[in-house]
Amino acid sequence: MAFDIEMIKKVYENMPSRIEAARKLIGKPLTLTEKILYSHLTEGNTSSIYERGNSYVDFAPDRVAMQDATAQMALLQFMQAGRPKVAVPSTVHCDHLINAKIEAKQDLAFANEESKEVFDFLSSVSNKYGIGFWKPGAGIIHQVVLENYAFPGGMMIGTDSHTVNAGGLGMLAIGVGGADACDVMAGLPWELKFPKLIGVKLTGKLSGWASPKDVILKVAGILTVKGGTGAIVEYFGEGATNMSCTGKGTICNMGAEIGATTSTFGYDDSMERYLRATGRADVADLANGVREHLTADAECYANPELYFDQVIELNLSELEPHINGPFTPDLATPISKMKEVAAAHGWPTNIEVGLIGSCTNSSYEDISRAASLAKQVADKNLKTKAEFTITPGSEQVRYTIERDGFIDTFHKIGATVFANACGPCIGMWTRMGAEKKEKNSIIHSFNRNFAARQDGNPNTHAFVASPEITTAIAISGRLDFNPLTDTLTNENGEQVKLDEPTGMELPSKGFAVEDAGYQAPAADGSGVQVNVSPTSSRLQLLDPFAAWEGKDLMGLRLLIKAKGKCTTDHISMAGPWLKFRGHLDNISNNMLIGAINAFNDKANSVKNQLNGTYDEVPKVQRMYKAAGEYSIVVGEENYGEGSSREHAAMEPRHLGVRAVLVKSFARIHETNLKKQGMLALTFANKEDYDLIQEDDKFNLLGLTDFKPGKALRLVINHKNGTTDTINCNHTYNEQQIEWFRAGGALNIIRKSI
Ligand code: MIC
Ligand code: SF4
Repeated sequence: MAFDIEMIKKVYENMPSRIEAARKLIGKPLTLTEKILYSHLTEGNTSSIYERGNSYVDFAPDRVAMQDATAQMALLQFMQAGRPKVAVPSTVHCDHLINAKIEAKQDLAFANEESKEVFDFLSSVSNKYGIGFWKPGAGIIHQVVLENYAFPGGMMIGTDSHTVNAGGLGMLAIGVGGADACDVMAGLPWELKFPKLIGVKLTGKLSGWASPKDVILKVAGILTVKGGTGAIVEYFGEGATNMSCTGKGTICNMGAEIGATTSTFGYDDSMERYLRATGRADVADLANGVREHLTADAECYANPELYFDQVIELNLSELEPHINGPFTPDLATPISKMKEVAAAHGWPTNIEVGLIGSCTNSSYEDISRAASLAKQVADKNLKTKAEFTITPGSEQVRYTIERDGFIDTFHKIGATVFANACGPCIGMWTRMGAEKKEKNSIIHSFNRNFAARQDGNPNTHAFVASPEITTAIAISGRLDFNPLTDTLTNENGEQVKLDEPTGMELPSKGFAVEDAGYQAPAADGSGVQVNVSPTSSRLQLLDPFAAWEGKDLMGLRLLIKAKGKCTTDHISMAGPWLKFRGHLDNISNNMLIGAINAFNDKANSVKNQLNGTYDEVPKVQRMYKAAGEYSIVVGEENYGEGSSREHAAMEPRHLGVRAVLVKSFARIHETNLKKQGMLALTFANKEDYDLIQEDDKFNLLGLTDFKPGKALRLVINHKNGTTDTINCNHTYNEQQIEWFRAGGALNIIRKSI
């Protein structure tokens, strides 16, 4: 039986009438996205029509998921909320803190030792507050959610940007910061600006080398890392129904890379097959009972231009495999063009490592197709040129692919199987020699490839592709190898061509697993003790942030004017820093160390205005703090792109940065800043970015009359005595202004108990 089946029943019971109420009021057919949104309003049946891209709306998500790296902060906040139990079904997944070094068993044993304190903390907090706990080794959050919890038409939030993966099962699943998760677990509404809608019509059918991953690699190339901001992407058409459910998951997963709020697909047979194969026939039966509500009204897909804000059409029969990167997931190159493009850019074409797996591409279908290529290595007397690694998405997938002989096939090409965890995807990878910082290329089937993300080496050119292309390229050892047309020289000196990959959507013998790694919470957790040692370097109880002092902010220092891409990986790096995700003061030592200072083009080197010397960003900020001074951070476009980690907002808050002023924000990061009581501002005129000089001091005015829609003013005092005054826009609503005044949203929940 599925988890939380009573909750799912209730959602489906409410759905028809809520959708009907919305349809009546709006007076036109509804997309799937609107149906799910309108059936999850806190108010129940809708009383108003919400304006896309404008109205802030209160939602009641059905469930919450958290991964270990973000759960620590989410749960430290939840502990302060004073609630005895979570208000909605919630889960914690231990997946980010497992380093990939030797192979699964040894690496897992090492992680269990190294992070014991954190895992014990998460396990006891889960036990106490009624949260399902997935132990280290159970799998990656999004794969485990897809296999166990996602359901068509549901709405969930998760403290990880790739929560969106559950769109593969027709959910609206949205990545948030821990403070948002804390609200929902405390029974409060969850606020989101009503999104815009992008419709992607898929015609035709995938075949040969093309896979679902290529759909999203192509869409990322069209929309870029910013193109989905503020929008939900709804896929439809025969191309969608022709595709596996897990393939849909891959597409939705990487929707995070175009900044989309989430992505989804209407309920179809592939989803039903997946639900039944993963032991959830009960959910499939319930979903079948409300089938027409789990997809858009037919008119929307017949004339999408009338119902979506933007429509993209892709013919899957013509889709070519793509390779995206390096350094950004939206730089899309069709495989037939890679030779030219790589040469033109001088990208190293020797591929050193191919990595498959991760939350993006770990399905049975993915692995079986990749294995069909690995098998050809022996059959055609080839030799695999690059190193090859696999990180299975869950123990259930790992167990099943081992049973079916795929792991064996991969071992035969020299592959290393890492633990069912994020591993190399999040920089938890001890890659031999990476410390030499040599220029090199790797290819993987993950979703992100920002500089230094996988192995800490900023000169590693990481390319993103499907598992089958990753495998073929790893076999050839060359980035510019096109398996569709090129041949390889085998050990006998003959020219051989790889056959097209083949695979199976679902295991013919069914999924199997011995120990999935789940721990149910205590029925009554009131007696469970949660201990945090005051001397721990890994965990630290939170102290409330101070409330706003009630006046304008005068004399702020410039901490850094960041140049170019500034993702959450630049603001709060992962990899070795993941260890400190439960300890705000310690992790603050990584604040903005990856951001490039616009004045000297260097990372982690900013001028200390107090003494004129250059020093590391966190050090300089700590000096300002010690001197009782505050500062601001300036940045460019899509600031805070990437992950949901709220540390990127809490660290500056903790160290005394008051405002972040940029050309534009990524959604989750902007909300995270607001939640923590920071000022997230944008230049009213983007060119004003150029006015900011290294020795500037600032006065931020208008805070005593801080209102929705009203710009704040920033007086920039230059060193030569001149000043500029500019307008700073913001998107705060009344409620969010309250968060600012209180010094953070949590201070308000705390007050209300
Ligand atoms: C990521 O893929 O960057 C992460 C690590 O999963 C993050 C969450 C985190 O920083 O802990 C995400 O995508 O939200
Ligand atoms: Fe883990 Fe990578 Fe997926 Fe993030 S994107 S959840 S780090 S596997």
